[in-house]
Amino acid sequence: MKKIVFMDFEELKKRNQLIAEEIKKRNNFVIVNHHDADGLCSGAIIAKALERENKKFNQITAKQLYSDTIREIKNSGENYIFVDFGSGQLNLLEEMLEKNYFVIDHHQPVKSDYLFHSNPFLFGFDGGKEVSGAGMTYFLAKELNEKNKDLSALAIVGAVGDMQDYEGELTGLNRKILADAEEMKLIKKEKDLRLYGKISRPLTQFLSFSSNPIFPGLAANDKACVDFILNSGIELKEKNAWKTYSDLTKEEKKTFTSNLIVYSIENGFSEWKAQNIIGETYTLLKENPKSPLRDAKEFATLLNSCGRHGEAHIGLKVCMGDRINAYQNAMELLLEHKRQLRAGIEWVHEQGLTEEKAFYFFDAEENIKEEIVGIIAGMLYGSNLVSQKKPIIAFARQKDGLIKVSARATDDLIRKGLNLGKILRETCMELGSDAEGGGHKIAAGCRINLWQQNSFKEKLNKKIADSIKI
Ligand SMILES: [Mn+2]
Repeated sequence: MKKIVFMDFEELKKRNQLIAEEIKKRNNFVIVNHHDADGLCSGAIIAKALERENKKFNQITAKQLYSDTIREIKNSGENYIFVDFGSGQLNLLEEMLEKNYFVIDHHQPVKSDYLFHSNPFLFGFDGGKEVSGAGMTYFLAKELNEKNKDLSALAIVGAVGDMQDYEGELTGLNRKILADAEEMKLIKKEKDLRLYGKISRPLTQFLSFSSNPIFPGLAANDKACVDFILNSGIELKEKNAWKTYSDLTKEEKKTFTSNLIVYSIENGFSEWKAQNIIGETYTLLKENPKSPLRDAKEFATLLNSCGRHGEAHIGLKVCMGDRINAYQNAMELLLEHKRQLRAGIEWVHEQGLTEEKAFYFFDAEENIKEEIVGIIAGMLYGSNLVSQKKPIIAFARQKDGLIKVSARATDDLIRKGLNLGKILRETCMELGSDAEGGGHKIAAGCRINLWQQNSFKEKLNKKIADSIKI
């Protein structure tokens, strides 16, 4: 079994060598990356790698790679490198860009034998959970120059940004990258609480603001949180400053964590959901201990705050090493991002979801930005609003009037055979015209016209019900 995996990795390596050789021969590149955390990490990794090869390049960040996006970027350079998307659009790229493009991606690919295309699915690996766009870009960067091993930490941030650690730890090819990052003394892995804000949130807010999961009774209830903390024998302050989880002693962390698990089970969590708040965490050893960049998950959220709010260049600068101006700007965007996520979650709680035959559904219209509606849909699995038994489909309105569709599922559903990326792509093809989309089994997106929404939902209900046998 192990041998087969090794062979496949050798094939992936060969593909990357071929691409690396070709990149070395060419110049004047346009890097096109996706706007989420993984996309920005991918963009930064290839930018650093091209810099090291003394290549000239421009960088473009896009929300999605639709046909009109490709039309817009056409003629902006000589050679294109698409990272963290493109595998689903190879036919379009071929049509519009001929042979001067490279695709480094981990989304489900369409059928194609294009050689300047690196994707884990082509070599027997699961791009949904064992390697991210940043990871794939990292493997290519390593073929360009062994020095690029120092970019391994960014590849870990990308993987965590795409929630590839959702089963408790990174697996598969991500493990190879992790080994590089540990060897370079860039990252330390340890078993710990996996809640957001260990460094950046005072303990009370750490519990009351937690949205993944939401703790019933503690959420938005500072008094209950204070009681919980004091009952765990932990002081709220140290020398007048609010303590964060990262300030606690080893013993205090242990008590806090086990009390939280007990509390969760007593308040309705399944054993699985309660245990899932512990898992492997990834500390970036070169970052300031007080900075959110110190933790891979918080680093990824900071990047999402930039990319998803139209300030990708700031996130890219942070990835490239800026810890002064861009970092300050990113910290401000982070506050705004968190505020919008909280408001979005609250909005869904107030409005409620509808339960359809095969999925949960909400239409945020203009109340939630299309850029973050998918994140919010995913976070709802941490609440008691939905069960794990059906996927979540969310609509939001794009600026151009089209509907942005975001779909999220659980690992259980994937095991039952659900593949959201494939289902969305097929549904869009059936709808024709402007509908385009795809993605991962567990998270996917597309866009449709207003007038298509009923037939879209109908088709989706049928396809999902068929695949998970409802
Ligand atoms: Mn990705």
